[in-house]
Amino acid sequence: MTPPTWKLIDTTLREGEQFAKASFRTEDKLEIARALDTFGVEYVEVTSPAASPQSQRDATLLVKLGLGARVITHSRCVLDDVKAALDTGVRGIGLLFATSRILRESSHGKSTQQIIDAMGPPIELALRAGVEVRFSAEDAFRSEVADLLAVYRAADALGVHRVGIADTVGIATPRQVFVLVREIRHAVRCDIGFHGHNDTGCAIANAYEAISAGATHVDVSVLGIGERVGITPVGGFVARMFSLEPQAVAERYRLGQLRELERLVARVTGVDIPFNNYVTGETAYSHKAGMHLKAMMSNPGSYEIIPPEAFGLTRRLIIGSRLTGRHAIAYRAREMGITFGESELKAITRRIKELADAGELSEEQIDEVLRDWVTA
Ligand code: HCA
Ligand code: CU
Repeated sequence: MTPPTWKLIDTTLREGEQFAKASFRTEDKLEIARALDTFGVEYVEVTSPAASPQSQRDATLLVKLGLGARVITHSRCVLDDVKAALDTGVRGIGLLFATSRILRESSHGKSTQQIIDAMGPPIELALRAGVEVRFSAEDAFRSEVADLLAVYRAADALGVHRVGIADTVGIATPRQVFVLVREIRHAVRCDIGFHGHNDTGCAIANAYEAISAGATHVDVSVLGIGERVGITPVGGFVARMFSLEPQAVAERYRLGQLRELERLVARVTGVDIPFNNYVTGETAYSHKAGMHLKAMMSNPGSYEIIPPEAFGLTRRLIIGSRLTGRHAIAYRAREMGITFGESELKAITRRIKELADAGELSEEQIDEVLRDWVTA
């Protein structure tokens, strides 16, 4: 079995801390980090220790947990921040600089050449300390390709382990991501990470295209939390990849832990898990129309690309709606030990649809109709 070619950098404790509703206490961070580790992400990215005194203390505590996942942090590309990061004992540092004109002007005021000059010392300091170093271009998809290639080549020449491509504003289309990552793949020797925001709903597709074009690392967060509407959600991305390489994904991650992990982050941030969340949403495994029910009863693969059992979940067949069909009714009847002839079955189904026109029937109500039919 070939293992996946990509690795997950979970940034719930960094990008996720930038989510409007997140304000993690130390114990929340420790609990989330442990749950992420149990799930099996390869990296846990935490807020820069330079952000605040508590962030510094928390980063040190998170490192001391001794997780299987590598604890890394995120830092502005300046010496003092890199020093603060190294003091915590993290195993990696993600450095970044905005390269688009709009952010260069509104954020740090540097030209591309000034960025290249400024990134040398912090990168070298981190490399000398022996940690994994990533250099990322913020707002890559509103940057000139020539500027991006220049900074990535400079970072690669300095010896970084990875360059990062950030779709900071969620503007990239999947095809643009593929094309840019391909180009960067040819320009640098090091690994490539992708970080995509979800402002136009493309974050999962974009992360997938990045992998297809040769990216090796993908940033994700639990439930996708982050600035504004957030980034690639771990559950949705893992679902995307499971549909393509089920065995490898199932062997790499403890998929049965996903729901717990999401519940934990939902509880800590005080949000609900969306009803239509990838894989774990309340209706993700509900099947309703008669035609669907018929096929599902003969083969669950008919309308499911990911078996719920792979994530420790179960499906729900809704047979009490006006859209139900006789196959579904016959199936339930057989489960109850009752068999009906063809014409009788049609009549019962008609009866149930009539009743359901006034409101969906519960399983108990269906059972009652079936039992009454037999005894009538
Ligand atoms: C931000 C920074 C970042 C960094 C991404 C990265 C982004 O805007 O807060 O580490 O590559 O989206 O650009 O989250
Ligand atoms: Cu981001």
